[in-house]
Amino acid sequence: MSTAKFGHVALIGRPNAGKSTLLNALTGEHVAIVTHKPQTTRQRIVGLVTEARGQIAFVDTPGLHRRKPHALNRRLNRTAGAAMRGVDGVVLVVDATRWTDEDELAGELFQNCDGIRLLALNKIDLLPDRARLLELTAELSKRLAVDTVVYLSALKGDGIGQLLDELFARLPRGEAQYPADEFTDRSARFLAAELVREQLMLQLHQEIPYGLTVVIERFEAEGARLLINALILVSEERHKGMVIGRQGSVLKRVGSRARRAMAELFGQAVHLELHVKTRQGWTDDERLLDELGFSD
Ligand SMILES: Nc1nc2c(ncn2[C@@H]2O[C@H](COP(=O)(O)OP(=O)(O)OP(=O)(O)O)[C@@H](O)[C@H]2O)c(=O)[nH]1
Ligand SMILES: [Mg+2]
Repeated sequence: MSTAKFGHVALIGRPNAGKSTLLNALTGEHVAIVTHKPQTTRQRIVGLVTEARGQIAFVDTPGLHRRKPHALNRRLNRTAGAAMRGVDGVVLVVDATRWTDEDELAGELFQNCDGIRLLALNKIDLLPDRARLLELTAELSKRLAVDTVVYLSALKGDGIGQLLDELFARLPRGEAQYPADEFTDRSARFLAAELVREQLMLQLHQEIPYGLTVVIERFEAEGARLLINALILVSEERHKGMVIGRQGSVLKRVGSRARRAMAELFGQAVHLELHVKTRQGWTDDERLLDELGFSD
């Protein structure tokens, strides 16, 4: 009988804790988008780690948050909650520099999860004070029923090996459920849309990025290159000009950076075209959210 392990492991935590950075460090690919802004991740995404000792399907989730003015916000929390059900383990990702109200919310959900409970104290590169870290560890391991703790800098890749060791040691035996050469369960179209959204979130200010979504209208191979057309939907007419920028400068920058990221991820040359349209109020319209692919 094979001794290989398999399991689904959810990454949960408040917005900005570093879950998606961790998913990318684990898979070695730019599979999830990362920005300094909270609520970057909107949908569940699986990142795969396949080794001789087994396979782990890590499930990245939207950050758990307390503000809920729109249907989209509520759906983010629901998506994160749903991703936690039926998994073999949960990693609570905590920004070790700051414990907030939203960490408290994530901690409550974590405590109620079945399976392996791993506490990951992240961003330790920003916290040289070991005493503070040990204090936090002692307090949280007592309060949340934690099986094990790891210290990470997801940004620098520190502690990744240890996190994998702790999980592989505790996961049940099982056959890999995904092909060994794949790194995600998401389609190339989804990844392409996300890479455009990542650049929009990085280039735009304040509230505009939260009212944006990206739909891929064309995704075709032409010889050795990919032809991709992406439609950017904004929720208010006045945001359209800001997305385009003076003489198209913002859109040009977004396009060239997203195109580069796509070429690297897909290992292929990419021709990318971007268009912008207004779809009033899409963030608060349950039917439109379904249509745009926001499922739990
Ligand atoms: N210094 C430092 N920064 C980090 C580390 N991990 C993540 N970050 C930064 O923290 C910010 C948020 O990272 P994300 O990975 O997008 O966080 P997230 O938890 O996925 O956030 P949401 O998708 O909004 O829930 C980014 O600016 C990252 O570069 C780390 O270990 N050290
Ligand atoms: Mg994220």
